[in-house]
Amino acid sequence: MKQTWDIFCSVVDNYGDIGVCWRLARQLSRELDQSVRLWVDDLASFHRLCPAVNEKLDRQSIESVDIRHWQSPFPLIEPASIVIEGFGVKLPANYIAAMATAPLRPVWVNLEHISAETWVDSCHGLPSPHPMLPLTKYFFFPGFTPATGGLLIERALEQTRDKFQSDEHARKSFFQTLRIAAQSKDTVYTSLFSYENAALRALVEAWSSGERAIHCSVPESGAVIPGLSKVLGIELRPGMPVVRGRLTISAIPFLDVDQYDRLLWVCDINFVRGEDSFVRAQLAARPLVWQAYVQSDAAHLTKQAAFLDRYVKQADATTAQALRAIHSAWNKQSQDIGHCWDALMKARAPATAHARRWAAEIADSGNLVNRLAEFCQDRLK
Ligand code: TRH
Repeated sequence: MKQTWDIFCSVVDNYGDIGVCWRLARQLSRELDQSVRLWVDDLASFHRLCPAVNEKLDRQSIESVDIRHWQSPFPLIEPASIVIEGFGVKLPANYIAAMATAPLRPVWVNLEHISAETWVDSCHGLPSPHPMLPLTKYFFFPGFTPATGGLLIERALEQTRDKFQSDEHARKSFFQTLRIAAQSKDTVYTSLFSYENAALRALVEAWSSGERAIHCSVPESGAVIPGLSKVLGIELRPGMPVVRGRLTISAIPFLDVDQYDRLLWVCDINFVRGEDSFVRAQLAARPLVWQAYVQSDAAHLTKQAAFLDRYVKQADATTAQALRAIHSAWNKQSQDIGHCWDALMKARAPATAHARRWAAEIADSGNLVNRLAEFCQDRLK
């Protein structure tokens, strides 16, 4: 059934918040024909992953999503029938008051961060009654099991990805659009999107002195390029690849979300981070090395271990060990990363087959947009 949706997104730092909210908004609109308003407080960040966004407009429509610049004071408006707050963002007080007095109370959902930890199963969908107002907020957790909200996976994703990955011409012309020259045939292609990481120098050394030729594409995104430039002793810039031994590094512009997907599809191994690129890399059906968003109490290491427990469960022992080791070294920022890289290279073929199986498994286990729409529809009755 067609419903109206208000999605609230505050860009705290980085790109994950808007990446997820934009993906959710357009999938609701495209695939379920829902009427979606997306409130975003930082249009400049949004513009980077969706260049069609005009930073100067308070209101615009892109892919049938009504995009609003979320500013203070917030206008007095009629709330949508379904209200999504991205990652616990605080909704405007006058909007909450309007929800409480609406003739049909909206369904209010907090879309949470992803985690593979087991507690998520029992917390997904829990209600939290408002202490003063006649409103209930529900917690909706993305995740990897049928008891969670599932993952954001576009309907045509697998088909589009498989077609692209099996099309040598598409692969070549994608690299050409990024101004990346053809590399030797046996080159291992990687992409790198991470936070600051003290293991970067050791990784670059392993790549430069390894047996295989490595090409690494690095989108311009804050921490990575300055860190790499320091390690390389030269300023990395798009269009000016840097060669060190067996390694060629190409800085590339920050891509829009769909092009970034293609980068993940075209590379043999992807280094990703945070939340959304982490899920997209799994869906790329290629091995990934994930750097979890660093948290002060080392909660990110627990998150990373919980993911690995699920991710490598069906892998053979050597591949599982190689994947665990490189994730542990990268997240602990250990100088051991070089050995871990070599071990992963030895297990490259099974790790790639495993990544493909995993992508199919998570695609089968549930689509977040459908689950969210059903969840909200049930509570509107
Ligand atoms: O940018 P991130 O570090 O975001 C993080 C996480 O969401 C984290 O959970 C949150 O707490 C923190 O921000 C505040 O990493 P993430 O989640 O991978 O988001 C990056 C987004 O940017 C993702 O949607 C993919 C997109 N992207 C592009 O569109 N083009 C690019 O070239 C690149 C590198 C990324």
